[in-house]
Amino acid sequence: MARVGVRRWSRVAVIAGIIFLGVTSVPDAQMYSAGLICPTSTLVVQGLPIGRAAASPCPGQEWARTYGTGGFLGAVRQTADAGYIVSTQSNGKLLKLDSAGNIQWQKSYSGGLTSVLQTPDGGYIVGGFTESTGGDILLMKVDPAGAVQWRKTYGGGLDDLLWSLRLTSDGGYILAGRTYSFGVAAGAEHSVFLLKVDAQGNLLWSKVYGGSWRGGGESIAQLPDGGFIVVGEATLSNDEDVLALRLDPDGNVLWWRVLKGLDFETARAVQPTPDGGFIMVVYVKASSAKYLVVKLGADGTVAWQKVYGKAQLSSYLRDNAIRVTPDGGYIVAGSFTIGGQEDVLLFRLDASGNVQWAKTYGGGADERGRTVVPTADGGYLIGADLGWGTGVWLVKVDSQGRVAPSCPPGIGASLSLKATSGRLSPTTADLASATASPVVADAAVSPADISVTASTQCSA
Ligand SMILES: [Ca+2]
Ligand SMILES: [Ca+2]
Repeated sequence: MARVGVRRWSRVAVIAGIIFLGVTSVPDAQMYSAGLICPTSTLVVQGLPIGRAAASPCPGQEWARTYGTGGFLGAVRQTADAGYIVSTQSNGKLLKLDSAGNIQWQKSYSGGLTSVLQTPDGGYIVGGFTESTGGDILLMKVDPAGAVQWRKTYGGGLDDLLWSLRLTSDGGYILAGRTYSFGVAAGAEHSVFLLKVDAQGNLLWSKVYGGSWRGGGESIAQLPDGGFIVVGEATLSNDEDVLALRLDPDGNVLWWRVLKGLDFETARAVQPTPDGGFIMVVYVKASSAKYLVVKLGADGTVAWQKVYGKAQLSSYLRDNAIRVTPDGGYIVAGSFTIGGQEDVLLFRLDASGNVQWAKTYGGGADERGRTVVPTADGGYLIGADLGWGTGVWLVKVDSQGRVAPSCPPGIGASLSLKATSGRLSPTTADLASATASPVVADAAVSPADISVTASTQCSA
């Protein structure tokens, strides 16, 4: 095991330029001996396997299951034991799953839980918002069994919403979202809201970014210099446009961009790329909605932008809907409307944005992909909604998007997805930042045991 450890950490040095945070090494040998994953060594950075080539297909790990949560998916992440942690956005539930998708524990808390991450102690940090009128951002730390260690709320008199949460290099957390309570100029209905907190949730700083226009943060990532990239929306006139903000470790603006298109565009997910730039996925609400993937350079200039598909694509993209893969390409999740109903869509891009493969997953209901998790075995877990908030649908696929052989034909069907040029262009706007002073309150909650049932469509 010692030699394996040395090899992993030498990989850390080799790829230091793209390592940012949350480095953990998954104990592959233990998991493999337990029959959980394929025999590869994996370095995981914030849940993203980095440091080895894409694995050949690893048979026996694919499955599709529904979970009767009665609420929309908030987030899903892989855990150090090769299982998963799932949160629901609309009714405050956490589900801990094993690698095959079996429920190990489940609890109901309260609030909309939009984000969840495993912490180095094996527990979880959970972010979201209280669902009352004028609600606040909430952050909750639970132990490995889901018991609440602390829970705090942050906000002002109007709605404050959290859409993205990350571990930071100092052991604390960065929270990004939207605030109606605080602003930088009169007339702004809502603005980008960031909170930096320590490991116990104590507020270190809070800032709001915007102008006389409406803004909001949808996704954040910390960068090797300790600073941040934030993307979301900037509504300068009537239609939404894409906002990207590059910040230093204290939240000061280094550069910012508004990218204007012809329709309603909003960035939903961002990740740093190995070349020091950024990749983001943008939802475009046009006569037929589309996906737009935009590659930014380190200074925020557009390196390339591509629209994928002609058929109706859905708007349910969330944080982590695009992820960088170990070979420098990208995996993108979402959904696709055809024949009057929606199916989940997953597509794989090379580093230049060319489609390597695209697949759809679904049945007669509306299945809507929100997020994708690169898994330690080289495959992916797709996080989706099943119907209108009736439940969560998770589909574990291999490195090529393939599913278990027993799956119905509609789960894992190949799709021809054509790329065309995007049409966003930089525009100027006023932007300022200001210190916000949210009220921070301890907000205890007693979790309730629940009995969500899982049902299996197909498995190996
Ligand atoms: Ca509030
Ligand atoms: Ca469907």
